[in-house]
Amino acid sequence: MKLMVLNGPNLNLLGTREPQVYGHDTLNQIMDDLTVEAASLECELESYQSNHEGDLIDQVQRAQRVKMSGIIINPGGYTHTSVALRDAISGVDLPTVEVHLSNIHAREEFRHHSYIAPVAVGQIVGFGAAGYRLALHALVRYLNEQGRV
Ligand code: CA2
Repeated sequence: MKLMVLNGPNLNLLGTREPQVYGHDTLNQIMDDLTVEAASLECELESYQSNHEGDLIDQVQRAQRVKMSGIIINPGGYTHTSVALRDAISGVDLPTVEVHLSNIHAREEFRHHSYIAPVAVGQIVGFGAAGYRLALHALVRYLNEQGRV
C-alpha cells in the first residue's frame, strides 16, 4: 500500500529554529524515520513538502490519480486558513489523518480551528515528531478495518 505524506509551509525549517515548540529533528530526519517505520508495515511512502497552497492541492489530487491508499498531512499554517486544501481533501476518496507537532488547541486562539479536521479521519496533535508515527499506525489500522487495502 502506498501513502502520501504532505507537509505544508515552513515545515522545511524544522530543526533550525523554535526547537522548544517544534523539536530538534529536521523534516528529512522525521520523514526518513517514518519511511523505515512504514516499511515494517509493508507500506511505501511518498513525502512532499511545499510552501505553496496550490502545490499541496496538486499533490492531494495526484495521490488519488495514482491510486494511493491514504494521506497523512501536516498542513502547517494552511490548517487555519485553507478552504481550498480542505476542498481538495474532501474531493478525493482518500482517508486522511491530520498531524501537528504542537498541541494547536493549547496555543493561540487562531490555531484552535482547523479547516481540515472535519474532512479528516482524525487529528493527532502535541506529540512532536512521534505524531507522524502515530498517524501512520492509525491510518494503516483504519484502512485495514475499512477493507481498503
Ligand atoms: O504544530 C504544527 O505542526 C503546526 O502545523 C506547525 C505550523 C503552525 O502554523 C500550525 O499552527 C501548527 C507552523 C510550522 C512552522 O514550522 C517552523 C519550524 C521551525 C521554525 C519555524 C517554523
